[in-house]
Amino acid sequence: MQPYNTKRYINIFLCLGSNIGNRGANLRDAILLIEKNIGKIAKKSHVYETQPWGEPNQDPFYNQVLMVNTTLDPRDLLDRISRAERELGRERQEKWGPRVIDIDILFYGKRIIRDKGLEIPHPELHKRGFVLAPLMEIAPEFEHPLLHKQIDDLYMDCLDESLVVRLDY
Ligand code: PH2
Ligand code: MG
Ligand code: MG
Repeated sequence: MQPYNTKRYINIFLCLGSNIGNRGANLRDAILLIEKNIGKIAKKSHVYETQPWGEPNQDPFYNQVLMVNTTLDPRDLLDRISRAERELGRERQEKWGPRVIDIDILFYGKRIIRDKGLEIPHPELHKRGFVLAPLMEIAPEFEHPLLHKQIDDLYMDCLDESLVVRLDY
């Protein structure tokens, strides 16, 4: 006999980004789709306005980090994220280029995944102030499973000097 619920819940961290259109509305719409299709939002950072990283010739982003409780395995998670991005009008996939919405997986619990098209932890998160500042707000003591450092230490060590400003929502 099965217990009534055998599903395993995992805490994942997602970074939302937008620099086209109504950035605040795009993040809010993404959150609604995540709640509907991915899992319960356990923690949510403030929204930050951030200077573009990697490719400077584009408009500033809004970024926000979420901790989400999910039962999806990593592949299903990525499929649902891609579907949500398309539903919100994401078109181009230009590296580091402008986008209506970007939903990146930062961590999937402590799992380490290095597949084609799916790398968790996100390989560049420790180099990015626009990720570490909001992540720092909701999970300063979370330990990076590959670098073996807490988020607050990664934040202190990060050399990224691009502007990251916390907004009032
Ligand atoms: N996303 C990128 C490239 N550069 N810069 C900021 N500030 N925020 C982002 O979300 C971002 C970026 C590629 O996904
Ligand atoms: Mg990205
Ligand atoms: Mg992405």
